[in-house]
Amino acid sequence: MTAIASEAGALLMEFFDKNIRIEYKGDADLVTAADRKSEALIRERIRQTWPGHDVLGEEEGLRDTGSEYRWYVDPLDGTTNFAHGFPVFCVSMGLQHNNQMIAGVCFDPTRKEMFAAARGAGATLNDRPIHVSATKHLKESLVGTGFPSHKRHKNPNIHFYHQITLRSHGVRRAGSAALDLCYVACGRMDGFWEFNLNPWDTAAGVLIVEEAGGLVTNFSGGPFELNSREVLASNGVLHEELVREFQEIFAGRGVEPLPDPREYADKP
Ligand code: 2AM
Ligand code: CA
Repeated sequence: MTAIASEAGALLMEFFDKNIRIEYKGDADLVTAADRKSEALIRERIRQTWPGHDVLGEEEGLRDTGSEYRWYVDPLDGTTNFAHGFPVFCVSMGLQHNNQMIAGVCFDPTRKEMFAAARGAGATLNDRPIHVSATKHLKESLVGTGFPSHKRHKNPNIHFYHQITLRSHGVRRAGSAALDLCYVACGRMDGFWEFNLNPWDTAAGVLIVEEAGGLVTNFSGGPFELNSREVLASNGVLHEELVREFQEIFAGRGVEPLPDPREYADKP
């Protein structure tokens, strides 16, 4: 899996280092030739070595032959970043056996960072074991979130962004959910949440967080499902506090109103 991710990452960099052509799949949902070439390469490599395996990929959809094995492939997570020349993106691949994730890799070709995990065997960054942070409290934490690039997907995340920003050292929104999860796994961030992700965004990263000692749930603290509309990942220690904070925000309790820009503008 790491060999395939490396090869796909190298292909992405060939496009990234040139001036790539931007196409529009939807309003702000950029899809590039690189996405498609990367997915075709990954599918071809999987087929060569494991011809019977099924694959769900962001660009080409699901090949379902009823195999016990299913791959979840995001050939370029962080497409908007990629298309704008902002160097935060990765190749993400998760492998499932009988509905259980057994292996995952995310490769960031700009930093040459390969995150990997196998169930029960821990998680690594460039072959060195990684572990989630030991940060105890939200007020000492750095956390991450993301916003969908597709304008159709309305969600209330700006309120969560505002509220958690006031309660933590800060909230980053780097633009690649798979990489965000890996950053929780290696302790660069203490937590991460997002609304409405797809299975190919989370399949690998969730296993990498869990194998690095972290916890991944829905926003209520219940089991995370690949088809879930919610993902909340943390170092485990912070989890209860985050879930409590989310419950308060959903209930509208203790929510600091978003300051009105007109008030600011009116002040001399
Ligand atoms: P992508 O780059 O593969 O599209 C942004 O924090 C994350 O949300 C990225 O991982 C991005 O994946 C994903 N994303 C972008 N647009 C989305 C949409 N309309 N619905 C769900 N996820 C989306
Ligand atoms: Ca993605």
